[in-house]
Amino acid sequence: MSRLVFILNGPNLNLLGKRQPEIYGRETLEDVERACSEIGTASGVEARLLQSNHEGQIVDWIHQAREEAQGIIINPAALSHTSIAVLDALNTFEGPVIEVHISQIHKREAFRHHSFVSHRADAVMAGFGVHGYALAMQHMVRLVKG
Ligand code: CA2
Repeated sequence: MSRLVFILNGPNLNLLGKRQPEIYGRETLEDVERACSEIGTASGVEARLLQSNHEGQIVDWIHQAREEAQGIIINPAALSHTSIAVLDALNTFEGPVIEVHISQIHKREAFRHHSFVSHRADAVMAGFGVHGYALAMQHMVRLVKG
């Protein structure tokens, strides 16, 4: 049976690979989507990457995932540190959730050390650069394939 994983990305991540390469690297979200799709395809798992700068859109996609997806990989970006709405939405999702941060948030400013999303996430990646998405996808494939 084919499986679907949503890879959700929060505010400003559309600039990935285009600004601040010293923190976030030179790869773009298109590169992330390609890498995750390649990992999933071999096992019949589709990766659908989405990005929005708007909290409500992220909440709506999580609701959509309840109907369509077996797993969620999410980099909530700054919403990690602020959004109880995103946490509440994730708490309604029954499948596995993996939180990804490109940077090692615990090495950065104190306000990045706490993530509301981590209260729900089954696994958390931080500091692996953009490769963290691919690592998360490898693990997610194992989870959704049962
Ligand atoms: O390390 C991460 O992945 C973050 O989720 C990225 C967020 C930040 O607020 C979190 O604390 C950690 C920021 C995303 C902004 O993305 C940009 C990418 C390239 C250039 C500028 C911003």
